[in-house]
Amino acid sequence: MKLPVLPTEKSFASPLHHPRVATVIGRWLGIAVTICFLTGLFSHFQQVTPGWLHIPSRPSSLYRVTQGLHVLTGTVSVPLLLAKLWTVYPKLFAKLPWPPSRKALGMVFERLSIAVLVAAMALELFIGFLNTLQWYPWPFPFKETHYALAWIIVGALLVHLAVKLPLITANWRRTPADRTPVPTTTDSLPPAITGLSRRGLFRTVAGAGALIGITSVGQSVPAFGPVAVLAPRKPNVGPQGLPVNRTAKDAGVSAVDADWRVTVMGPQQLSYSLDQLRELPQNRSALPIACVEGWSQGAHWEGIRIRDLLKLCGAPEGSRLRVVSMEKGGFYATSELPAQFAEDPLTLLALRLNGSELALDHGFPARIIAPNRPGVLQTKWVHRLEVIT
Ligand SMILES: Nc1nc2c(c(=O)[nH]1)N[C@H]1C(S)=C(S)[C@@H](COP(=O)(O)O)O[C@H]1N2
Ligand SMILES: [Mo]
Repeated sequence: MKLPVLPTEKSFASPLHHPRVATVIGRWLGIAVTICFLTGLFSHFQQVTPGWLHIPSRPSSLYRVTQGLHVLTGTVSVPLLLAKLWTVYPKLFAKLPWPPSRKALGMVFERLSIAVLVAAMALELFIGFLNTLQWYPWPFPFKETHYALAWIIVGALLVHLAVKLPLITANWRRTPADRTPVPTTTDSLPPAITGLSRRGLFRTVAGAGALIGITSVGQSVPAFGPVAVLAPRKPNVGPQGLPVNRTAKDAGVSAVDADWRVTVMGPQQLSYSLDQLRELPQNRSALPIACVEGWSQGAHWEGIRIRDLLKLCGAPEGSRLRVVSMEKGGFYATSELPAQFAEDPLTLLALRLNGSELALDHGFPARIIAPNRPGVLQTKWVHRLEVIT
């Protein structure tokens, strides 16, 4: 019986498995991953703010832009990563030098670092994508895992770039070979599977990335709404023209009765019924809800400025505010407004949305809306505000 012959690196005849191709697609992937990482860091620090960091409350739509970019670059990274892996996979079959030498040891370490990089990136993109669908079929916490994987990717990527630097610099510039269609047959090799030139491949990959980007970005860029067939959310579909991430029913919150009151706990303790809240000076803010999952939508809000409430209860300047929802338990039942957000005149305890009273699913009777913040911190069904000095 004839033993099957294992392929070697040379068995993969397409000249598109070339370091120049890996360099060009790697560059695009590098740009996407860098934007995705930095915007992801910003989102993480919004939710878990280190002591040294001061996040400004303006521009008011900053988080809408950064998180839209985060999900967009993550999504576009999927076809780029697949193309990059296709370009380099014959390397998996490269023979290690035998007998083992220092060089072989180096190659083993390099392959291990690439295995870590590829596994971490594949997992990161996979759980990130499932998160945009609000599907969490795993036992680990999403936010912490997504964040830890990001640092593993950055570390493994730096090792990868350092190892490949000579190859990257040698293939950085365009060459005439990029334009030449690849021959479909050669004398010494089996027929190649493609007649595509490198340039043709670049255009195909860029086209795939652009198509996926354009058909998903409509969840945060209204102009692309009509073609957003890949977007899990349509930003204008929902009660009062705004999507709902977690309904009142899911959060275990039911409509309130006439006894409902909101309490402000500061140097003085205040308590308001809904009618009393309506009699306080009302202000308007045009602010988006920008969900970490990538969808966002602008809206018109009306309610009481948080800074007015802080003054009324005698809170000193620079006070922070803990916001407590009627929702029992759950990650989003409380949030904290740092001083710069609490003081911003756009930050409201909102009672109205897009011209009518808040729908129960949008946080009736009262919710927080603040500029430049992730949706998860825009607490709904507010019940108590606690001043922290
Ligand atoms: N109490 C409470 N507030 C909450 C949530 C929640 O689950 N519970 N979800 C948050 C999330 S993730 C988002 S994106 C926004 C969405 O607000 P909307 O449903 O009014 O659009 O509400 C936030 N406020
Ligand atoms: Mo969200």
